Amino acid sequence: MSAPHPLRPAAFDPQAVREDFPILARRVGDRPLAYLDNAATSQKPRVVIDAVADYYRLHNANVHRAAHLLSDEATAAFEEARAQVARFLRSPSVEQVIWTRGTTEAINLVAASWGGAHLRPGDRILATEMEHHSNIVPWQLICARTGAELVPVPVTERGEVDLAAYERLLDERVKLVAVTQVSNALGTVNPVPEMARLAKGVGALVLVDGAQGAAHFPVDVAALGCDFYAFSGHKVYGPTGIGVLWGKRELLEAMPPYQGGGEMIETVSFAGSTWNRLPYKFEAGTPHIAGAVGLAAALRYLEGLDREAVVAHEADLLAYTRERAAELPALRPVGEPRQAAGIFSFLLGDAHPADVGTVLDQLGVAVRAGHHCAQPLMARFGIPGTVRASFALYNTREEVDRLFAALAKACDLLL
Ligand code: C6P
Repeated sequence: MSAPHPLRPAAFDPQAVREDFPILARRVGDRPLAYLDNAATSQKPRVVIDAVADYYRLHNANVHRAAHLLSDEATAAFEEARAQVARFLRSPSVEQVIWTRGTTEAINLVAASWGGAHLRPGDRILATEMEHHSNIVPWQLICARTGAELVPVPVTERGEVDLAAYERLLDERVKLVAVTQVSNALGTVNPVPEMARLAKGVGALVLVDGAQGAAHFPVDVAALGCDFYAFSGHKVYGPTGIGVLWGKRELLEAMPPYQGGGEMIETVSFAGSTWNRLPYKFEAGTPHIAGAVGLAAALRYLEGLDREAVVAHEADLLAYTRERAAELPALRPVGEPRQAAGIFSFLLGDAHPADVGTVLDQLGVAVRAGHHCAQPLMARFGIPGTVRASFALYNTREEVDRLFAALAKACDLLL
């Protein structure tokens, strides 16, 4: 085994936080679970599980509607959760936080509402080649409706955005740049503030897909320079089915509703309807109240940790993984981004990624294998998919060692 990496932080004890996550005590067959599939979804601390259970056990009612105590309590918890998200994003106001089902719905909302109202034939949307399908397909749908064009921004062999090519593509036809803060397939941390500054130079808006970024870094929407920011609760230790769209107030004010129904209206008659104020204009129907409450608990949990130490710990895990990978000749990393967070993607000889994933699973090591909903990126590298190990704050170097012990076994079996 290699010597301890110099980045190894002292201030954060992942072993202690593991106690907060009951599922990590599970076994897979006769082996302990090494959960390295956090980019797909992270595990939930007890405070989140309890917050959701307590909500249903003690406070469940519909929000903003009824004149009774439980509804008041549910409404207060729901709106306090929104305020918690606003603090998490450093949003200047709470009304700019819109509940969605997740990142996917948040991006679809912007594409359908803003895109439907503003895009014209000849307009362009830029999206990097490393985007998740959620930040590609909604733009394709709205381009098909409006006659606008979706143009890919190339990615280099390292798995980084080709900034020179990006600058060449930026002209007055570009109305919006869609970029992921962190690539879910390669872990690349994109230079979002710089990309946003360049986009502003041609008057384009910037939508940041924070699905992976929010899980690894403290977020500051103003520092990122974005107009829209989307993230999912389930990747930041919160529940599934809840997520957020943050947007600049003047943009959200000017955008038409995304869906119609209860809550999003001010008045309704058959002659026509008027819309509720922000954020409710975009929140048709009964929301995922328990999800919002659970997400707020997750964000409070994160706030209670030394975030800088967590970032350093995750950087240490990645550095250690790369160090161990260099010792395994059959392993080929896919992309070698200079700025990366929490994700290591690779191939093992000519073994199919799915076969590697199956062998690892049999040894209790959970990873994802496949295209990671990033088929254009896989096509860019000329591969069908990768094996992806992705880390969260509760992972340990010992789990990385288990990954490499399992990979050695996979080499024996598959190569
Ligand atoms: N990536 C992964 O294994 P939803 O499904 O709406 O919560 O998130 C979609 C999404 C959007 N952007 C990025 C960068 C993402 O990573 C994801 C989800 C998971 O990589 C599931 S495909």
